[in-house]
Amino acid sequence: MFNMTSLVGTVVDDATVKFTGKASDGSDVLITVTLQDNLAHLIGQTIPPPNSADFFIFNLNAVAQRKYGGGSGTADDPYQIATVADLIALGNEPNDYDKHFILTADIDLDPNLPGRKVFDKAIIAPDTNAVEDYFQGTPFSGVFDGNGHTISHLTIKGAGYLGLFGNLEFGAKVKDLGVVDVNIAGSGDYVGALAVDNGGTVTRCYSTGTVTGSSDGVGGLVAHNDGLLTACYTTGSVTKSRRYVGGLIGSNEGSLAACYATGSVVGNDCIGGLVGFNNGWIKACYATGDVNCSWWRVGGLVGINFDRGTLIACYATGSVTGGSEVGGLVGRIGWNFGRLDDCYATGSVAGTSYVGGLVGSITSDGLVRLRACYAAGSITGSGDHLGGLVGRNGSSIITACFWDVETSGSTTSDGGTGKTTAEMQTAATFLDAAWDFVGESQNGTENIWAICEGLDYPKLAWQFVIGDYNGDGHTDFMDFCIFGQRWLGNDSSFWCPGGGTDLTNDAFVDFEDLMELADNWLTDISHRGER
Ligand SMILES: [Ca+2]
Ligand SMILES: [Ca+2]
Ligand SMILES: [Ca+2]
Ligand SMILES: [Ca+2]
Repeated sequence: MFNMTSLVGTVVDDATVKFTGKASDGSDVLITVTLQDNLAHLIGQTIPPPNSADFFIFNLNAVAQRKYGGGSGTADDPYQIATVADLIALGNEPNDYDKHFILTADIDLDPNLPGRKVFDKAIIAPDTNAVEDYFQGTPFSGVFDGNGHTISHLTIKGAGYLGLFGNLEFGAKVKDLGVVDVNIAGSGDYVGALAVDNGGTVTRCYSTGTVTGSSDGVGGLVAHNDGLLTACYTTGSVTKSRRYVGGLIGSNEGSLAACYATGSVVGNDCIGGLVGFNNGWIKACYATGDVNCSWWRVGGLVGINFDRGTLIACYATGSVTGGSEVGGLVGRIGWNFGRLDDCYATGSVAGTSYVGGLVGSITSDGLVRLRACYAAGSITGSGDHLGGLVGRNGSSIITACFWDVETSGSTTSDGGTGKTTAEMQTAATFLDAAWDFVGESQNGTENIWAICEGLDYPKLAWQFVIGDYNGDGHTDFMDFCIFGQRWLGNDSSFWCPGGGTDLTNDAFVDFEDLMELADNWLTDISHRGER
């Protein structure tokens, strides 16, 4: 027997510690610990005294590997993911799926680089049974903090359920992560760059690259969402997919806020620039990509809006082409009991029948409310039910909505009021219909809309960093200095390109403008639409 406390340790260098001592039988005890990268190597032995009758020899040789790049997986000390090996190790350890992780470096998964590969399923929380529908396996329920880093060149060729994460369960959090230059192609259902199925919270994440599916449920960022996405975007394209296809999300039953998609989207049925199928809540989101649908139900923002589906303060600018039920914003509103408030579409819309600048078709089996919306894109169709605002209105209540009879080339619509381009660029047209603008309080104080009169249609105020006169993305003291220089003088409208400090469109800078500036003091929004 020897007492470990009788060992004497010596730090040899930064990576080596030696311990020596003597056991009660006179044996020498030697233990060496060396540290190298993520490994700790422990070597020990006992050496009996010469001519000893004791034959006991003790040998110790053990290697300890630090998990991932460090950390202990708690909120205060998350596991660090720094290398491809760390990321794959996480994928292979479902027991850690409820832990906290932080990305501490950019990771390049280019399959042409050593040690990488073309994956055939999701890296983290994959579906483990491709034969049975939907998800089998362990969902990720922990926290993955991208820490502003990127994971690039994720390449997956497989059946279905493909993405970086397979299943993000309720409670999971993914944030500040870019999944860039993806190349994901699935022959089955559900493909998305960041996640296949999100039931958790995804914040400030984005994707670029190409996502291709040949079947249902394909999204540039997430295939199916019933969680919450905030300030997420994709610039990638979604190609050659079948049904429920969206630039950002294939099918949405959760909530989206301040998200956008700029890539083109191609598919057959229920195709949208942002979301293919929407049975959720979408606020302050937009899409600018062109949307091309070979069959029906296609929109610049949403392919089909269904059941609880609601759009608030959203817009789309991409051109939309398809068969029937084609809309600048939404292709079909069907069996829908939600609402569309303060939305617009400006892209050109072309199809056969049920073609509308804002909405192609509203079926008669729901009850949806459209309020304070407009459309300005050109309308072309070879069939019937073509409308500047709505192609066919089966059931909705349409209030205070307008379309441009000149740019649309359409003097008819099943709902809404047609206006000339000049009228569509005049504030009074909308103020008289009770639209809530910046600079007035009679129509409300949410101040949803703003306009550069005579030059443009109304825009959503959230598209601007209000009061950011020097254009640096923040409204702060520098802007107040500029404001002070114009105080009680004439200035041009803030809402016009290259505009000045007049926020209330009266060409004069006074207390009303100061009130607006104060309301937006120190704003610094993470994204803006296109002015
Ligand atoms: Ca499955
Ligand atoms: Ca107002
Ligand atoms: Ca500024
Ligand atoms: Ca003013």
